[in-house]
Amino acid sequence: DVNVMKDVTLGFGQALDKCRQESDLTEEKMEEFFHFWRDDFKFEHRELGCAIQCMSHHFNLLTDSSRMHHDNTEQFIQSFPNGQVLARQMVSLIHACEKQFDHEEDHCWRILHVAECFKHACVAHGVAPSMEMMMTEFIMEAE
Ligand code: BOM
Repeated sequence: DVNVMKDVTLGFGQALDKCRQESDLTEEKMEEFFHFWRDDFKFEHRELGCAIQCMSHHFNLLTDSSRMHHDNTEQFIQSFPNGQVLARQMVSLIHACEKQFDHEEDHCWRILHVAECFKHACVAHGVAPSMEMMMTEFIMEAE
């Protein structure tokens, strides 16, 4: 559900700082990772795709060809409270998106398109967290 997605996003977002430099993702292009869920968030910067690649790699979620590693991704999601309720569904949503953009040879662009597709799929399936929820949790964690 949406609470699980909130926790997974914040967990995944922990790797943003480590990945900013190597991906050139400035704060102007993305301030915090949870902005991903804003209604008006634009998937236009290749750097974001590079950052998501780096973040995924950090958690060991990618194969050698920079595709999702299914087992590791399922385990990663299951490591969050109630993660087991979403893990399989997330993996299959991401995989369906990967198949749509498999022709894109540039990893950063492909991952950016997969991420946007994944966000829309989460919204369509009612598992996308709201921005209020993300902001509240983010502020609580910072305190
Ligand atoms: O083909 C490469 C696969 C890359 C996966 C891209 C999915 C992207 C998501 C960005 C948002 C993440 C929020 C939570 C993490 C779920 C694992």
